[in-house]
Amino acid sequence: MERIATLIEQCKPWSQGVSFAHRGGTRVPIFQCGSNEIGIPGLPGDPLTKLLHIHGAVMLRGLDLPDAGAFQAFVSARNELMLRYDFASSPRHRVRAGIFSSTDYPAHETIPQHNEQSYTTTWPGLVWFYCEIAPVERGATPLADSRQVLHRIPSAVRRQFLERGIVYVRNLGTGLDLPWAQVFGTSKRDEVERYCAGAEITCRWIGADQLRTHQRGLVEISHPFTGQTVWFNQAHLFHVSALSSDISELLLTALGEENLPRNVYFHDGQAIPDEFLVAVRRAYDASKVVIPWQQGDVLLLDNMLMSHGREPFSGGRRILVSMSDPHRFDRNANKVVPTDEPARASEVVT
Ligand SMILES: O=C(O)CCC(=O)C(=O)O
Repeated sequence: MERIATLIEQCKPWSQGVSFAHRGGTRVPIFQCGSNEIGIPGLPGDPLTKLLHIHGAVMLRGLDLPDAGAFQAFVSARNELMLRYDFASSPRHRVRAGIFSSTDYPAHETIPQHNEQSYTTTWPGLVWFYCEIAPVERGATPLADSRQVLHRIPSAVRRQFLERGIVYVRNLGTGLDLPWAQVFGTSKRDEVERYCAGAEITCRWIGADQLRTHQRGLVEISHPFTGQTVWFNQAHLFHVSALSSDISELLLTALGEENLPRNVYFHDGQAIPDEFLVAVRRAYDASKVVIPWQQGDVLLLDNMLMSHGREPFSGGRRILVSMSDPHRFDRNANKVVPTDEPARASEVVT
């Protein structure tokens, strides 16, 4: 592996210095940029891509990016095709082509660590966050290296997940989670069914407007470029234990377990014990580093190597996100591969 000092030296034309934020084995370089003309990651050989493969994330600070339009121009300088947010699990709104708000959850809520769309069959390889308005208090996007998370999960827990596999269950259209039309970006049932068939999702319409989906999940993957194994699933977000006990009791009584907005089981339908998810959440917490946002920051993540979340905040925070470089798990080849599948349609940023 090329020495980090050499890679940083190669970034000198646009960078005026670098520092590192680190905790629990997660180590993120923060570049102070003197120009917007940085060598944005392109081919595996460029220094920033190499740093991304080593650290999983790179913070670019001091760029001259006053607003969403400038951010869009910045990301599209490298890549005109940015992903849409299909088969969403959380509310985001489209700001302009290829640019979305980060998850629109209320300010007092914490968003647990996750790799973007690791609950489904295709996901972005790169996630670009941009700070248009920095929060007044807290509101960072914490980062936890998925390699560190994996090593912190007790081996008995990992083994059970790997040997038994997992299945995600969602009930859309109950009024408690996103409406199915928003999740699939269409109000036509046959288009939803076609999407599901292409994405290994079993779906069933229930009652007037409820859609139940079952989808086999991944547990761990090998990074397609570095070959490193990472923890890559959202069991700890989907499991009923992610809800507060008041809410889960209420929902279980009112709806019954099979109608919960989301849940996850072992692949044979057996329950995953709560303590397994407690161990996973502990692994994320112990690996997590927090970098307070500054206006204009761009945080670039290798979505397989680095998980992200959100702290609660106060003040008028506005963080935007763009996603690119789709990947999928090829079950026949048993590995992660880049993809340009039509189901993960992109939009052109001009
Ligand atoms: O707002 C943020 O910092 C990140 C929110 C988040 O986790 C997401 O949009 O996936």
